[in-house]
Amino acid sequence: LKQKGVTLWFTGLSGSGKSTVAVALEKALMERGHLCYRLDGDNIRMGINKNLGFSAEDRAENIRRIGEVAKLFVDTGVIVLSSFVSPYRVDRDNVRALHAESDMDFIEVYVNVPLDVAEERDPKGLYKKARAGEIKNFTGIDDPYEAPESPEIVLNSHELSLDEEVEVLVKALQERGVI
Ligand code: GGZ
Repeated sequence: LKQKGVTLWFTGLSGSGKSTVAVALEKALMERGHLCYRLDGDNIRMGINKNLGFSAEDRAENIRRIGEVAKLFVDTGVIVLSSFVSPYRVDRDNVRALHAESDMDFIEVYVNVPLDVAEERDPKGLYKKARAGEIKNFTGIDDPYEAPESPEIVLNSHELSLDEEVEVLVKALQERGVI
């Protein structure tokens, strides 16, 4: 492999663009011959975590299991792109610590957009439902989002193009000697 294993941990509101940038980064890395794996709601919440909901406890368990899965991939040398709201600082810090214990690289990427931008995008109509009270405990509406205090990378995704975001991330991986 022409890379080191690493976890890129994308955190941010629903609709912030976490998955979009992860997909674009995966494409860019694959074109350079790197092996990546994306973890997101589609393969995790539909699979190993399908018994979990959105209470604080379930979110913590969601993130804990994802952290363990990410670690397994990193152990094989894969670049893991993990996109979850992961609203609680302590849960993200636990994943960070899990990687640190094994001397594994962990890069926290805060995909930062103002709530009104995410709510305006509302690609799945979930904010609308949350505002109407049809979904409870929706992050940003009636559930907290704890922004990272010292993320390795902040992407102000409403001010950058997708290409610019990918460029920032590729550079960061190069600077860290991951690729
Ligand atoms: C936040 C919710 C909720 C609630 C369903 N709060 O835009 P999406 O749809 O695709 O991203 C959101 C996703 C959040 O799942 P995660 O596994 O990333 O959450 S966490 O890290 O907090 O465990 C959203 C949808 O699921 N969704 N209900 N109440 N997002």
